[in-house]
Parts: sequence; structure tokens; C-alpha cells
Amino acid sequence: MSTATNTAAKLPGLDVDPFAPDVLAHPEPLHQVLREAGPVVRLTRYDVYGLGRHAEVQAALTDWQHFESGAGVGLADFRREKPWRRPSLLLEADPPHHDAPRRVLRELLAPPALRRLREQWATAAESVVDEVLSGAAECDAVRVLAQAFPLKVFPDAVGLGPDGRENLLPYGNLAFNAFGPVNELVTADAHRVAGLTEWVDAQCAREALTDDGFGARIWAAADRGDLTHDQAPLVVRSLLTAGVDTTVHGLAAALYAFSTHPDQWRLLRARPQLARVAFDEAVRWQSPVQTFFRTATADVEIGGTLIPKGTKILMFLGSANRDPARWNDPDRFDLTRDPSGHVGFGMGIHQCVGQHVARLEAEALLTALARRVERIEPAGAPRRHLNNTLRAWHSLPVRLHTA
Ligand code: QZP
Repeated sequence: MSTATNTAAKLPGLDVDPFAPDVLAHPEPLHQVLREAGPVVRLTRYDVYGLGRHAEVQAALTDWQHFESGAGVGLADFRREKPWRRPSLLLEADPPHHDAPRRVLRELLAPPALRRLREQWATAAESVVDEVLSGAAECDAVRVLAQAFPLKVFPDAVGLGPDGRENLLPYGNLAFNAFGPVNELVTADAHRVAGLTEWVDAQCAREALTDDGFGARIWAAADRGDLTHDQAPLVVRSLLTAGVDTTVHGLAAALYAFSTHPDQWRLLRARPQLARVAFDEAVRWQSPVQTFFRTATADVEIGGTLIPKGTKILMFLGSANRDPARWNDPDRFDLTRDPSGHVGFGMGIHQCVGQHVARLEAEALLTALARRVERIEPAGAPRRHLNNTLRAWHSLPVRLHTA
């Protein structure tokens, strides 16, 4: 413990709103302010603390004993207010409760378990790319690639029925907004919460799922006693919440990166084995998941500041991923760097359990594109889709030049 511990009163407070529309649309200026203000800042607007530097974000993410998830990883404190839905058994839980569901998903989504999908997804990616290239040269890369491909493969892999899949992206949008404050983004969708929640919950039932997908495997784990049967539908729900919008906007980030960095696209085409590292670099560079919270389980010190027990701490993943103290030339999208150590998938015991699925999707799509597309040329202004947590896209107009 440092002897010169700042009290909250002495720590300079910042009166900024990280969830304001202009910040969500363009977060880099705030990130620089946060990193330069110190290892920890007080965000007076919401009475929370914020971490913008890589070292402190990584330290908090890996110290689950002092920075818990069970009080919710959004602004809402589950110890004081009722969550908008039953808390996730993975995301919004701590050891020991967290561990059994985590183990089940980890095994289900580990590389060996995904091998059976590899060829199928490569073929599906080729057919998505074929279809796009048979149309007009100008297209919206968000709709025809970043959304089309995950929606073609992931719901089938989970084992969803054919009806209502158009609810997946709106449900994710709602869930990721719900981690932020109750602002305009949340109230605008309030009328959809009941309907979307009801649909998603219904898809998690054993009867709603095919017998060969991730969903059925989760129910089989319950039959083996690795989970309770009461837990199984909530674990399926985690796949449906965390597995769609994240990959869509991760792929959109990669496509945006390549459209604005033609030299890096040439490099990928020359060395397609770089597809995986390219995806991780895009996740570092854009950070599709920008922020989430932890809650202090005790009075804890960060960088000489005492954070009182029970306080929410906002971790700026996007800021940590461009911290010049951690990365050389952090604003550069660069396939030749080693992006490992980025916190775009989190870090520690909660680190994205679906990351191998996401990488497999990205590898399939980028490889199929690299084989046939010589250049991805911007063909209009890209438009962001504002969300309290996601750095998301509305559209990305491009012209695809075939090889
Ligand atoms: C969302 C769930 C970046 C995270 C907040 C993504 C996420 C992970 C898990 C769940 C939802 O378990 O519902």
C-alpha cells in the first residue's frame, strides 16, 4: 500500500459522459484525456471510476477477487437494483458459481470441438463472397458481409429453428445498450424489450433446438450433471446474447480496417495465413466491445487512489488497446505487429469464451475474400451505429475489385 493514497475528494474528477452520442461516435479524444489524466479517474457524471490505461485495465481484469462481476458488468448495481433480465451465469457471476457454466462452454467452444465446423464455414464463406461478387461492384460491406456471414453460420451452429432469426441483432443491440446508463439509446428500444426477451428465452428451451448444435450440447451437459437443468437455458442465452453482434461488428471492424489500409490488404492477400492475426489486430484497433464495468469488493487501491468498496469501475478497453505506453504507433492498423495482450476480448477468468468461434468466422470470411478480391475501396462515408457498449456500424459502402 502506498502511504500517499489519494482520497476521492483529491482525485480530479472529470465531468464527461462516455455514453454521449458524440463520444460513442468518436471515442479517441476522450481516451487520450483519460490516459493522460492518470491511472484512474473519477467520472463525476455517474459517480464511478474509470481506467483508460492498459496496465490498470489488465490488472483489474485479472484480479477478480477485488473486482467482481456479480454486481453486474454494466452501470446498474445488481446489489441495489433489479436487473433487466435474469443475470448471466457466466458474465454476471463470480467464482465459484461462474465456474461450472464456464467449463461447459469452454469445452464446447474450444478449438478441437470447432474442427467439425471449419470446412463447412469455409464453404459458407465462399458462397457469401460469390453471391456478393455476382452483384453490383458497390455494396454495403456491413449488410452483405459482416452481417450476412455470421447470420448464415452461427444460428445454425447453435441449433436455432428457422423462424425469428431477425430478432438476434436487435436483441443483442438491446443487451449491449443495457450495460450503459438509461439514456436515449435505451429508452428508444424500451418497447421492444418484452417481445425480444420472450423470443430469445423461448429459443433456449431444449425443444426449440436441433439435436446437433451447441444448444443441444449444453443440454447434454446438464444431463451429465455438469450443469443443472435450470442453468442450461441461461447458458444457451449467453451464446445468443454474446455471439452475434460482437462477431458482426468485429468483422465490420476488419473490413473497415482493410478498406482504409490497402497496403495491409495486399499483405493479407500475399500471406492469407495472416487472417487470424489480422482479425485480432482489427479487434485491438477498433475494440468492438468498448467498455464494461467491474465492482470493487473491498476498499482497493489503484495507482495511489483508494476506491471504496462497492464502487463501479468502468474499464475502457478501446483506450487500453491504443495506450502508447503499451503499443508502438497504437493508432496504426498493422498486420506485422503482435496484437496479443490486447484486451478487446477481455482478460483473465472471464476472457471471451467464444473467441475461437469468432476467429474461425473471421478466418473463413477473410480468406474467402482475399482469394477473390484485389482491393476493397471505400465508396462513401461509413456510418456508425451508436450503442452504449459496442463500437458498431450501420453501413460501410465499398467497391470490391475482383482479382
Ligand atoms: C454479453 C451473456 C463483452 C461482453 C459484455 C459480452 C457478453 C458476454 C456474455 C453475455 C453477454 O452471458 O449473456
